[in-house]
Amino acid sequence: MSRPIKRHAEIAGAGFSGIASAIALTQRGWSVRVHEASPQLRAFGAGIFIWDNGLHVLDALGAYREVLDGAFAAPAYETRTNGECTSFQAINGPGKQRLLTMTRQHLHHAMLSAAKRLDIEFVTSSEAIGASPEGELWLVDGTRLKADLVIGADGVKSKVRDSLDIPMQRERYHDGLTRVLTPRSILKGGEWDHVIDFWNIRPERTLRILYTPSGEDTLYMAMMAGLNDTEATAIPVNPEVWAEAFPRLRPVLEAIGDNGRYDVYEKTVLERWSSGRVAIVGDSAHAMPPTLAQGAGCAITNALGLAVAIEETDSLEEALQLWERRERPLTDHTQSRASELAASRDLAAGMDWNDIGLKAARHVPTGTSPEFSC
Ligand code: FAD
Ligand code: 3HM
Repeated sequence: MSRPIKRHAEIAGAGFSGIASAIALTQRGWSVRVHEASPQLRAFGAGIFIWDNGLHVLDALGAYREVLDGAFAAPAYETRTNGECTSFQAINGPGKQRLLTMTRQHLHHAMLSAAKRLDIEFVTSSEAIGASPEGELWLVDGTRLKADLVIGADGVKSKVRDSLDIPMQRERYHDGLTRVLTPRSILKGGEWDHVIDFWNIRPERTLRILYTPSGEDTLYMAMMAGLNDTEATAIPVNPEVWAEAFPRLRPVLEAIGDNGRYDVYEKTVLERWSSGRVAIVGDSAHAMPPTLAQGAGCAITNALGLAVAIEETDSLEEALQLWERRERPLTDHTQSRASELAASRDLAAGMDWNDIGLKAARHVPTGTSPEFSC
């Protein structure tokens, strides 16, 4: 559809969903500006899993090649509970499920590079405090920016979302994770190249370490402990507490030092994903427990899906409805399954490689091609 006037979007948040929205709209002829509250453009956190669906989106956004270069493709995904293997799945080989692991910085950097190739404007130390359905983004310094579309991609604590009158449910769970990065030089090769979900279940305490090589030299560990377990949720991590449950991981546990942060699992569900000219994208719309490792995958899928819906329709209102109708069922499914897993600890019995858990991973997202460009 050809349009005489270039349309403009103001985007709050330069996380994965804000950058993906910016690229997808720019690719479709829009001008965009991205506001990031932090003084620098960087990702918080440790490692991240990106399944096939997210990889397809990264390909469509022009970031896939750079993501591949520096990400890790583990040959297997295992679960070991109290020393017994409860599931073993070969991955990343011919005909196998694809799942890349990497540091968050790596993914963020690759997406930013793709955005910078398109000359997308980023403004740092620019905090959004709200938006109006008529299409204004409000900044903390009092500026009000008019746009054809405002995107709230400002994460789980979204101020853009909270300024709108959208009913929301929020849930927190009894578990959370400390996420850390350590060097891989200590444990490397053979089984130590697998993703291994280690569980230690005892009547008095359940601990879990999702051991994840995330690059040639970097190991990501997501260390799960109950919210009320003050010893195991303490930062800095006490290696003794964890090495008692997972003695083979002692060398990497002792290398953690001060790094790490504990976050409780949480979920937010909005009654609708938009209000007037404002779309809510990513964690601000649908934060989910990380148990299926699909939060960012769904976030960037929906960012791309939004731009495609806009390109396909005549009015923005129609586009936002089409977008939510098309993308939301899969996000809702993934979020509810992730929540069931977070509430149950069923993953200790092994990840189920079925369509219920992997529905999003196996979905070819709107605006992507089933084949990769490289
Ligand atoms: P965010 O990543 O939160 O980015 C929001 C951005 O907005 C930030 O840069 C922030 O600084 C900025 N911002 C915040 N407020 C403002 C404001 N007022 N104005 C301007 N800017 C603002 N997903 C996966 O796909 N795979 C995984 O393996 C995975 N593991 C996870 C593990 C854990 C423990 C957790 C908690 C989540 C995990 N996720 C995973 C989910 C994933 O991290 C999120 O879904 C993803 O980061 C959402 O991206 P986002 O851009 O919507 O939000
Ligand atoms: C990547 C990832 N996968 C699963 C979990 C979980 O079950 O808590 C956490 C993760 O970081």
